[in-house]
Amino acid sequence: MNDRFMKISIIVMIFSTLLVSLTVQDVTAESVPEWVKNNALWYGQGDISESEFLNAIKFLIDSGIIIIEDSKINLKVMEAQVIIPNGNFDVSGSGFYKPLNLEINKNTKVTWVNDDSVPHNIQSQDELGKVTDMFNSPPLNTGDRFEYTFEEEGVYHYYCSFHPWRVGVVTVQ
Ligand SMILES: [Cu+2]
Repeated sequence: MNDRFMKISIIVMIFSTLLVSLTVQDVTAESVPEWVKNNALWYGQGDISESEFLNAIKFLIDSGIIIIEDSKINLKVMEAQVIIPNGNFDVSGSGFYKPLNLEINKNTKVTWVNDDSVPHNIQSQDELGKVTDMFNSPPLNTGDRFEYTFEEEGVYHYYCSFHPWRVGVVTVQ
């Protein structure tokens, strides 16, 4: 996603939120001109172009109806963790990855944390167990972390090449 598109998405999001809250509370609705509301409706229906819609938003910003504080516009980054628990190395133990199948939404950053007493690594695999180069960590010592952000839906398999009986799954919706 490029920067410009991201900015437009944020503005559209802010604007829709504003409109919804105006509709619900009807507190300061009179400060938003009728033509701006119509523009939003028409944009939603595909009757006007993106630049016409953005001009309406620009008007709201210029006239101080929408106040944007840079520091408050942060895209929410979703995060999740997989713990490599103590005893994970033991083939006869129950030290499965926690969780064994991590379920996340797209654009979630996953961090694997090695809580075991020995090094492990994370190697992505295809459905047949062949190592792929999608996400591959170096050896992780105790306490080390490895991050990867999943951007596409799918079911992703991985394992540890030192302890190949340890396999895990990340399911991205
Ligand atoms: Cu391992």
